[in-house]
Amino acid sequence: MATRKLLLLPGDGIGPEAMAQVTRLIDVLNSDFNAGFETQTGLVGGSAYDAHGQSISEEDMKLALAADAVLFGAVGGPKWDSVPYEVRPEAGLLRLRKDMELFANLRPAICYPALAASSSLKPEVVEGLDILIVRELTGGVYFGDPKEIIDLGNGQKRGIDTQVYDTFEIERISGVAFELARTRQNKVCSMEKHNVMKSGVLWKEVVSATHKAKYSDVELTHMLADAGGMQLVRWPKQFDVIVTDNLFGDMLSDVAAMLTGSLGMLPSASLGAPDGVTGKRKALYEPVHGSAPDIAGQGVANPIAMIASFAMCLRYSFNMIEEADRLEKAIAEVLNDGLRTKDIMSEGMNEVGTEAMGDAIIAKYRA
Ligand code: GGG
Repeated sequence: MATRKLLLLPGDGIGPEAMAQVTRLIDVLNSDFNAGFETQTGLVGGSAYDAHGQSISEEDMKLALAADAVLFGAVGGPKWDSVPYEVRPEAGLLRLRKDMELFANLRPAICYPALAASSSLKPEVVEGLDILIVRELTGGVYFGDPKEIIDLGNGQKRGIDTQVYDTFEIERISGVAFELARTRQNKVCSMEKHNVMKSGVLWKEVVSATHKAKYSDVELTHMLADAGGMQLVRWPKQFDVIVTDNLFGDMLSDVAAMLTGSLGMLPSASLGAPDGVTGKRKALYEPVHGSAPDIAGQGVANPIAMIASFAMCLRYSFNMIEEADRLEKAIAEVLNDGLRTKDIMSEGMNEVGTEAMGDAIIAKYRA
């Protein structure tokens, strides 16, 4: 059995509590299925800053680049609000994304049947919901130059962020979206704001050209990102795959998370391009949620997004499709049994903490 190298970066706040459930699952996969996972653990975000003044060390960056996959928890918190911008907790995550060239962020928003009835939306709006947001992750306003605050000298300052997209970046992310759509309902909706942004004009043009050149069998629609947010809440089942830029993708997937019941339900995979020789991709898997400092350390965080991110890791990095399906089924079954963490609790259900939810999912997985 080949060794599968994983780097675990639990991070801050609820990150370590959620990651602990995945660590237990990795042990189960190794003992019950001889999966051959070998793990190393590093520091990222505020915890890395506290240890050595950087949001990720050079050593841990090297481990990330050498690993078959990185499992990431969450970063950030008010404790680090006043640290210099360059070493703020989020900078560690952005560096990982940039240096590993993880340009494609897949964020599936699936409403598990057991949660549809307790949704804040009408059950018919979310029942059977299964959409995939494909967010461009290494470009746009997150990374564009200039990015600065300048002193105008008259008691005024100017904050500048720059949205930049080149043709190749839009081509490659839309290619990922079209390819994935072919394995689903064969529909892509591209979202930008071409009515006010030049990068939006180019985005729409390049997505259309990529579609025409290689993917004309896939149904393509375009929507302004603000209208897209509204449509996601009004009738989300009209969407299959949504492809959008870095910032809109971040915002739209938080909206989509609420369709699934909670931000604690949304996993994600961040993938690079396949290596020309081995076909392997660099990859990082993380829950969409942040570090939730308000509930950190209380044992009440929902570990499902982290566990479902590990299922995506099994699927995309190790082609362990059966195991990934089995883990996702275990999550659905535990929810069917009425187990709920605080964030998804509803009347008549059984409220459990992080570890008990992890126990239940592991038990179902092994059954
Ligand atoms: N697990 C997600 C997380 O910790 N997010 C914090 C963060 O840095 N967010 C910025 C972003 O994802 O764009």
